[in-house]
Amino acid sequence: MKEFLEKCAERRLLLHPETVSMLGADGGLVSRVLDLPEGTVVTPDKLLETGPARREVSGGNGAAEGGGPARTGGEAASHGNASREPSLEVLVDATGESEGSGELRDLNALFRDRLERLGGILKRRRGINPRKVGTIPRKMERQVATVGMVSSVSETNNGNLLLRIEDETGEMPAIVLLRDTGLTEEAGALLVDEVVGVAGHTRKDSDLLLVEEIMRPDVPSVEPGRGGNYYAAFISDLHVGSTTFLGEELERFFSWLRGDVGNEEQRDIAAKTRFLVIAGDVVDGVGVYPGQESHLSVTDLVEQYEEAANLLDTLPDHVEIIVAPGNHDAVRQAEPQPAVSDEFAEALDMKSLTLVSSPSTVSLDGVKVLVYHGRSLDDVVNCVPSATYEEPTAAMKELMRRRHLAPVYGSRTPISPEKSDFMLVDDVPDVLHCGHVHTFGMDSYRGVTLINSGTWQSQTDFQKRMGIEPDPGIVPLMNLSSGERMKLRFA
Ligand code: D5M
Ligand code: FE
Ligand code: ZN
Repeated sequence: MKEFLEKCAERRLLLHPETVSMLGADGGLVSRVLDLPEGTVVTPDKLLETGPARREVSGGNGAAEGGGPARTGGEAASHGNASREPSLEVLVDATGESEGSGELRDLNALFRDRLERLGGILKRRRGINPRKVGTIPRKMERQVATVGMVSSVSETNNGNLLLRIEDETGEMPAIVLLRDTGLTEEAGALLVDEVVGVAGHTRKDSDLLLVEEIMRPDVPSVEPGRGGNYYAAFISDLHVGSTTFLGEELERFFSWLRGDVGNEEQRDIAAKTRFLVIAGDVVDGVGVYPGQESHLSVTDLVEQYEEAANLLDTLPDHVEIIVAPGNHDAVRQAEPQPAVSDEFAEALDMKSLTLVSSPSTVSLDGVKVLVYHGRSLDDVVNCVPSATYEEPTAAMKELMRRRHLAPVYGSRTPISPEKSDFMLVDDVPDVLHCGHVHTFGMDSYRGVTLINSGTWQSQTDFQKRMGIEPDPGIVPLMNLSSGERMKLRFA
């Protein structure tokens, strides 16, 4: 109980005394409470509430965001009614939407689109009235706020941070005096190319903007969308075709999903698991890195997909499988990655299987899942001191705070120069599902469930050298009606 109360305090949840006794009587409620958005006052009514539509929570941190599209499936969702068939809808998919020519012109268009849309979110959420960078007066005392892209970050001799903030009208230097402003954490996490709002003042004797506040777009505290009493399972990074692919463990999970094993309660959950989301690296691929041939048990790409399809084909038809690509799959590396192509993955042309892009958004019976392989997590772990491979959800939180899935350009994540920015998180999802880093994590951030689904590949020689300890064979499950999260282990 003490640990639970500490967690509540961390999430700024206020518990009504009556809820405490309710919690004692029902263990399942505990996870539901911890899932509530930050700042919620937890009353008995709130606990029992299973309203279909997702609502903004007032009193949370940050203003509500108006004008968003209506939530799909919300009104129709009948809760706790497992007799109705669950619905699957692809809400956003970048396949075939790519129209960039790869020219510098498109890169400019991409950054302009990113700046404009994230700037819009910052203005609405933070209530700032930013000036264009080019209009900020120099060598004058003024209080100003602006929104721009961070074009460089460097440390000064005195241990402060020097930034350059840029928009389409100009660029200007800004300094964060770390000791004076207490902005150590905010400023330490600044990524090159991310869009931030800064407030501060200009001075008579200098060209520098003295930063007093750093603002990120962030997500509003929201109540997650809910579906019927069904479960979704999330996996990624199977790496079929690799000598380190854990086929037996995956088959064990699939036999659980078929209801062949487990006690009565588990079989009941398995029968209600109607969605299997796969967030990329389905196969190990061919020629992904130099010398890969010696790590492959299946050296033909088409055959790798055939093996993957044979495994997935053992699942009952009522399990809807959603497959997004990763950097090992047979599709271009630049993000957004279109769905894996028929040319190589014809075997995946199956009745209950839907191929989607990375990123893409699907509605699982009304619960919005943003699926993204997660290559940019490498960049976040590299640049943000609090983000580590051991705890991938911390890095995923950084993506949500920036409302962007690939904030850094030109590092580990190849980004396609498109006219509009597909990597931007416009509509806040109920679940963000990533993989790639091969470590497992499940958490929630402001009502958004964050899942990193680990891997089905044992530690590779490369990962051993890099000190990466993978978490293979773990399956996160989420109940679409209650939001309850579970994790099953098959390795
Ligand atoms: O990536 C699996 C994990 O290994 C992920 O955390 C990135 C890391 N990885 C993979 N390739 C590299 C290179 N070339 N440098 C550094 N780290 C890397 P996967 O996409 O499954 O290969
Ligand atoms: Fe992988
Ligand atoms: Zn990967």
